[in-house]
Amino acid sequence: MPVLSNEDKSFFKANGYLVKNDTLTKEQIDAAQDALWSGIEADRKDPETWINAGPMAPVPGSHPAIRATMFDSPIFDMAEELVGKGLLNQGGAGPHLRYPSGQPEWSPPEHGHLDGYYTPTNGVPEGTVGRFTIAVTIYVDEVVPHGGGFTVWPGSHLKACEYFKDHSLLSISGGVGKDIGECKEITGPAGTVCFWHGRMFHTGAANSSDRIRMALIARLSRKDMSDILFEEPDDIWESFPALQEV
Ligand SMILES: O=C(O)CCC(=O)C(=O)O
Repeated sequence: MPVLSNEDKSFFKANGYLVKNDTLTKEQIDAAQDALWSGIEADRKDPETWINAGPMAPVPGSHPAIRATMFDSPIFDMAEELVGKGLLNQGGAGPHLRYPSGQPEWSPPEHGHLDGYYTPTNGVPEGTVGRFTIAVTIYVDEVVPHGGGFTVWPGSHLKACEYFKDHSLLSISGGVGKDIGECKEITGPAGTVCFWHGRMFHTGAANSSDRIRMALIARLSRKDMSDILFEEPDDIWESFPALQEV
């Protein structure tokens, strides 16, 4: 049964992202938090020890409680509602934690990036660009304002798609976007999910709160991605048939 409305789909098309709440049960949230805490190098009962703790990914995305957030919830089906039924590979979400900085001052991030670009530290081979169709950021704990929220630049997916029609994929150093407008920090209770277009400029904001930002991120590709990798169609929604009529 479809979960998303035409209004949701229109919002995604225009803005490049869509936030939905209440996508996980309390049991799924508790199990995911327990899994993350099994690998966090800090004392769960002592928030003082959470400041600048680690690691970013305390357990792999293959952990059953982490995998369940995508596949025992409506989330994967919702991603397919935005792209097209049966079109996406079943990629799971991986933990992406942001620990409290211990600094009360906060300012918004200066720039976002596209994923898949080489930087000296991210492991992407120089001279290559990775691509995916749609991504999902799932919160398994509440994320308050200035609490390390996943941050998007609304509408930047349209600018990026237009740009690549007559520029090389490699022409954006490190995938970093300049002059792409105002950013929006995504906040919300556990079970909040943000779907975002594969060409959405994004980043993680600083965490000035006293909570660990517990997010899982999945990047999902169309099954035929290797065939359309270098295609820049006039209609940028050609690879999202579910949005053609919206
Ligand atoms: O941690 C976040 O909210 C964003 C992470 C990010 O920018 C990325 O994985 O490319």
